[in-house]
Amino acid sequence: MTHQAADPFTRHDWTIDEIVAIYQSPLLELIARANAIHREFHDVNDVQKASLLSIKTGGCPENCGYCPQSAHHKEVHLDRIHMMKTDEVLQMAAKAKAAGADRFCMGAAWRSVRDGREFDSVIDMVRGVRELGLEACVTLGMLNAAQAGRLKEAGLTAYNHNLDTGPDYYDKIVTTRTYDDRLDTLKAVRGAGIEMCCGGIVGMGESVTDRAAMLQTLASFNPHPESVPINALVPVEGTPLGERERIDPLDFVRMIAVARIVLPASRVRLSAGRSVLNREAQVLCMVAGANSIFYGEQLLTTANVGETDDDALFAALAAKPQLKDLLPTD
Ligand code: SAM
Ligand code: DTB
Ligand code: SF4
Repeated sequence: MTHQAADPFTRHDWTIDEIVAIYQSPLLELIARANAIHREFHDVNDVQKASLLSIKTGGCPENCGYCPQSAHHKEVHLDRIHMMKTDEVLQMAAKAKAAGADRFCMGAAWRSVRDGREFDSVIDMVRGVRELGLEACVTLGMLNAAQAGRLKEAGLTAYNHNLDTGPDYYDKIVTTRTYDDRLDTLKAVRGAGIEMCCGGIVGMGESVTDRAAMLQTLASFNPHPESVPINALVPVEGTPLGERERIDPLDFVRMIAVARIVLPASRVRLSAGRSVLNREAQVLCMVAGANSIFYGEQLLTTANVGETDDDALFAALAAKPQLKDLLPTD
């Protein structure tokens, strides 16, 4: 059903100006165009639930301005958690599967992967998650080719490593690494034959041009990243971006729609920031092309939408009117 990346509709040569023009087109036209592409490339009823777990929390040497896990942001209230035990992680994965998740994503607050006991246990976790019949994704910071090879061998489905924003805005957000460092890790991931999960964040003070530049970079990958998380900044007290206002939900919808248009076959994930969207705004994001959410009370360190609310959302998406609903209620 899903088209392959070699499809002639799938372009790798978008210009930033073209993407900005799409972003700024009238909202209803933008959503209609994105929805047409979404229907062409995907089953619109297929919205994947992915579950997230932080397997090592806090104390990260990088200085990403949005991230509560950076050791540079001393005012953040966060309980640091050392590496979780493999058994515990696999129990959480089994629970996520029982609750209806198809994919299990594990994050470690590392600048880069170091060979040794902790990486060995990540390998075991990946193997265990795959044995449960779930897709497995990890995000561990920078990675070399040999480490990517070991993850692939363990059965890893995808590696998450976000570009976060456009290249020109990047050093306003992080200075402990460069855009090129990100691209090198992504190359190692691709080189090992692991799917790429790569997206970014909106609402960090970036311009529309920066958003477009990020999407242009994502679309320049050949093939396109299979998975593209679009996060809205969750401002966390004590981080440099902790006082930022939340993005207008309709700008979030625009970003998702443009991502869908320039990355037609990718799974676009409505990621962080969903908890402040009402049900209708979330459905609008799905109409505009989002076809995955993170399911579970917690993202990595911040609150997500509660499972009861998400169950109600999925019930509303799935429900066909029942005979009893067609009869008057008194
Ligand atoms: N250390 C790894 C790395 O940098 O790739 C992985 C963990 S990191 C928490 C994964 C992604 O979460 C980041 O790249 C960023 O896009 C997203 N993220 C982190 N904090 C966020 C926040 N406060 N709001 C929205 N997204 C956030
Ligand atoms: C991604 O792009 N978003 C997820 C996942 N990849 C790892 C993480 C969101 C983190 C939000 C902030 C937190 O909970 O710490
Ligand atoms: Fe560390 Fe990743 Fe957070 Fe940056 S985003 S501070 S690299 S955990």
